[in-house]
Amino acid sequence: MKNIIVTGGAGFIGSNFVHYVVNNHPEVHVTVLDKLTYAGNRANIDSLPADRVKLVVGDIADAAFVDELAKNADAIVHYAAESHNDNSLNDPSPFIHTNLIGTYVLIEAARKYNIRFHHVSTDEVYGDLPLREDLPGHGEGPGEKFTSETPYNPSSPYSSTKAGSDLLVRAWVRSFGLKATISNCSNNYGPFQHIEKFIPRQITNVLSGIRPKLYGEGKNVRDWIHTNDHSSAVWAILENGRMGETYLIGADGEENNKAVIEEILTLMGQPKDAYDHVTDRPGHDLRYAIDASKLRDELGWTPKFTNFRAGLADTIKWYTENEQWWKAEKESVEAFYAKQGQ
Ligand code: NAD
Ligand code: TDX
Repeated sequence: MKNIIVTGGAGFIGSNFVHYVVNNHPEVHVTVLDKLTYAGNRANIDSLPADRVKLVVGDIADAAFVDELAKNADAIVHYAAESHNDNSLNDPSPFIHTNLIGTYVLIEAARKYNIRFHHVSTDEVYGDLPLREDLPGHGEGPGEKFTSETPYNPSSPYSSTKAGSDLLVRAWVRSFGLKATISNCSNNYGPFQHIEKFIPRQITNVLSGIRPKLYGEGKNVRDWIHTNDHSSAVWAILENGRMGETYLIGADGEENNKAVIEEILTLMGQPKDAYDHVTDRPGHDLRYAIDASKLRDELGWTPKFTNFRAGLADTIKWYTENEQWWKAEKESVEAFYAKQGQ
């Protein structure tokens, strides 16, 4: 693979993947296809050499535009999406456009030019799990984490459109022989994550003199993975994944939201109870947890950034040192949340 298109490569996880490719695979040229929505930022990839990375601004749902780009590509790695649950509850329409129509347009182009396609998805397509304490095997028994066999059961407009996009890819593999793989990853954290999301929102709250905001009681569990480990997993699948397969990506990082907020406050030198409980998210998924043994056993992948506390400290350092990256948006993001009591 010499020429790859990375859709959504100016967003959080996509841009971290582009950095990963530039740093680890000198033979590869990346074309970033990104609409630069509120979540996309050319600054995320600005520091990368122009002979390795080219940004093309456009919409993945624009078939003529995608067709033109796809002609010269060896692979498409598809990250572009509307990605925030809270936004999808406020206005689902861009989620339908990008996540469903956009994915459809891309797989049609991949089919036409017989291009290798990798679809980046989320563990949220599986719905949620009971808390560990309510399970007979305390989260380690059979069926107590998500696997690629878990039935789809999405909860929000966001996760249902991601689920729909996964199903489109599966159908194109079966009906048209599309050379595709799918990955469903757990919650990512790290640099360049938009400040609407849980961890950067709380870090930038503390940096702005605002108290962190916890939805409900904060019992909800997320399975955190550093975005660099997500990148290495996607690369492993792109190179060695079996066509038509779904691989779950996770690094055994389960934490409840209350514990994460307390850890952020402690690392930032604040009392660990200096946060507010705010209105819960409607339909809020309780627990996500990934069984990544298929990826580990079949492709030999292992995560490197497994110390969550150290990863969180690095992330706090990044937001502290890159205030100019997020400062201008802070007020409008908080105004959006304030309107819904969050
Ligand atoms: P993000 O919101 O930070 O970035 C999305 C990017 O897609 C932005 O650069 C945006 O400009 C671009 N984009 C949106 N609509 C577009 C369109 N119509 N055409 C072209 N570009 C468009 O998202 P993220 O958190 O980096 O997530 C990236 C992918 O990873 C998504 O597919 C998401 O579902 C998946 N994922 C995210 C997580 C997570 O924890 N954030 C976990 C698992 C999977
Ligand atoms: O201010 C907050 N307070 C709070 O308690 C925010 C923004 C969130 N939360 C809670 C809600 C969730 O339980 O924190 C948890 C994480 O919230 P988000 O960052 O919004 O992530 P989540 O809804 O879990 O979805 C994320 O992981 C899966 C990504 O946004 C998705 O794109 C990905 O598919």
